[in-house]
Amino acid sequence: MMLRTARLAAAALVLAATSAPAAEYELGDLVLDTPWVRATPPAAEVAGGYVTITNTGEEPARLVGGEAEFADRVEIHEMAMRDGVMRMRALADGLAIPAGESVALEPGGYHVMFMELTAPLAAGDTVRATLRFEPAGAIELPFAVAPLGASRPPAE
Ligand SMILES: [Cu+2]
Repeated sequence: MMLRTARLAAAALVLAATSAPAAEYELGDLVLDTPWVRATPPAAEVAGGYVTITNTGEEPARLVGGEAEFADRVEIHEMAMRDGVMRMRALADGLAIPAGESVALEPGGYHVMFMELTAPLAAGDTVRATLRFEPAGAIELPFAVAPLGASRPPAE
């Protein structure tokens, strides 16, 4: 346990030294790093949200859902190749965040799917959404809006 703590601390130091100050949020043993979403064209009904989740605890955690001010429904999705085609599917049981590990939600992989958008998302804005975890509970996060089709979060 002490070893793992030291490793995480070392990793944090390396990150701090090599990149722009990250937006990090804590919920119990979970650390949520740099939440962001992609901007949407006017008639879009869905938007993808991304964040890296680290479980610094001893117990497994699970991202199970959320709520957003700009969407009627929030699901947790996975992109995966099936029969040679990239498809996404809802993870009905949520996304496991194993103890001591980081899981990245990023374009082409796991993502938060904001559905039935009530307003388009404009690049440069920040929108707020809540992510719900078991057993840690819920946390509201600011999601920076990156340009349409962006593959990485907006620069700070
Ligand atoms: Cu999706």
